[in-house]
Amino acid sequence: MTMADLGTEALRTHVAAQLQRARDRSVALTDAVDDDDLVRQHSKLMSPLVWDLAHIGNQEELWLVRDVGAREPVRHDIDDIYDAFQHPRADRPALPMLSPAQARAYVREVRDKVFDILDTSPLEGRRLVTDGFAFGMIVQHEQQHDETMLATHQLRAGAPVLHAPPPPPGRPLAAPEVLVPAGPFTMGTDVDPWALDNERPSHDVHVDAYFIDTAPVTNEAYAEFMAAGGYDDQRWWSAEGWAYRHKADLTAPRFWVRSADSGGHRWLRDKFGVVEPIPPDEPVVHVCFYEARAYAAWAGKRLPTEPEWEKAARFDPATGRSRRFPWGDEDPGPEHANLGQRHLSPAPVGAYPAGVSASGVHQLVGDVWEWLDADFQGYPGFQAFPYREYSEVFFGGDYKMLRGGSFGTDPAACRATFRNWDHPIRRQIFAGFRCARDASPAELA
Ligand code: AVJ
Ligand code: FE
Repeated sequence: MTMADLGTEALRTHVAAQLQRARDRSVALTDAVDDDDLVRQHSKLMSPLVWDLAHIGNQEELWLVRDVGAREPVRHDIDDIYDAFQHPRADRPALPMLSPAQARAYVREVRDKVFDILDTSPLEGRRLVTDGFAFGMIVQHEQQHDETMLATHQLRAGAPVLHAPPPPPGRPLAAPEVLVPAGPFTMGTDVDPWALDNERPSHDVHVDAYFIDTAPVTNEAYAEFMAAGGYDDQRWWSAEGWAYRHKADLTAPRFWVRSADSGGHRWLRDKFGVVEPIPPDEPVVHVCFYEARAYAAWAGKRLPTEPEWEKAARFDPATGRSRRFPWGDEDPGPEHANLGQRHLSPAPVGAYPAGVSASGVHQLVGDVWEWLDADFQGYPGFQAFPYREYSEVFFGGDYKMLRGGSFGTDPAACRATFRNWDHPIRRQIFAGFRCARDASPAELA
């Protein structure tokens, strides 16, 4: 059963539950700290948490109250403050932002109106509301900012305030990599009702035979690259990567810290304020694109292309169809993938056997966003919808693609067609990678 099969009343109930889940998460992330922490900038890379909160409400007001609901503005005077394009993150603390109490009252007032609008709005006819798209877009927007707020928490100094049970244990995998035979598959979607503009339209792509790792690169494997002098060997780095490695003095993933005992020879990690041993079999996280690329070169491999990643995740050779998720068309459950901030770290390799793709690839969805060797462009026939500033204005910019979602990505904002992007230098995001390689003629014979 997919959303498109729901009757109108069931769809309204589904939308209301998704809106509520997103709001519960936003409230938890902002209630976890005091007002001083909410207005402070924890890193130049991030907004104050209270900016994200009111921006979530403002985006909801613009699309659902004013456009879908055709209601009067709740606050006509604050649009500029919460327009991400007017103010870079670094400048946001200087804005006349709503206070924490005002921001909380604002998002509540907007949401009350939205529940009213949801009761009465038609969910067909106009494309913006068909299958509840505008509501789904706003749910995804809130969840995306919740993941951003989670990254702000990771950057925040001080005692830990977030808590979650550890991820499930890992298990041995049958093989380190799998061969995906040459052939076409269908990339992108026309039918997933809440898919965003950059996931559309669906189109057939031929992909040559390739090998792809069955799991993301682990902390243990990454530490071998470090121990082998990978950070000091220009051979593995692109020209831009090598320049950035020196400019930023990269020597290890972000949030790895040298232990005070053992003469600083051992690495620990700082995870949301808890300094702890680095689990060897968890996917490495908080590396930038350049580090991922350097590791892959050192390993004699490369990062996957975007069609390679999506084919490994979606293509079912038995039917020739592309699925919504690696395991099939069902929405993600806790048995499939480490999503939704149920845990505060990636899970060890092999922890989700039920989430394996038809090609035999594990943990494509959840755990860590995966850097790809791909720039951000629209698919053939791309049409911006409903606004150019979600995707189109970023096409052709200094961005690399990220796929699959992380432990901090909510299922509502994650699909095997979902496309994320960021600057190649970014490390505060929950990003890791896996490797791929060409299949040689001998391996295909
Ligand atoms: C798609 C995750 C890159 O966070 O910058 C949030 C999502 N767009 N508000 C971002 C987004 C507008 C976007 N990413
Ligand atoms: Fe936003």
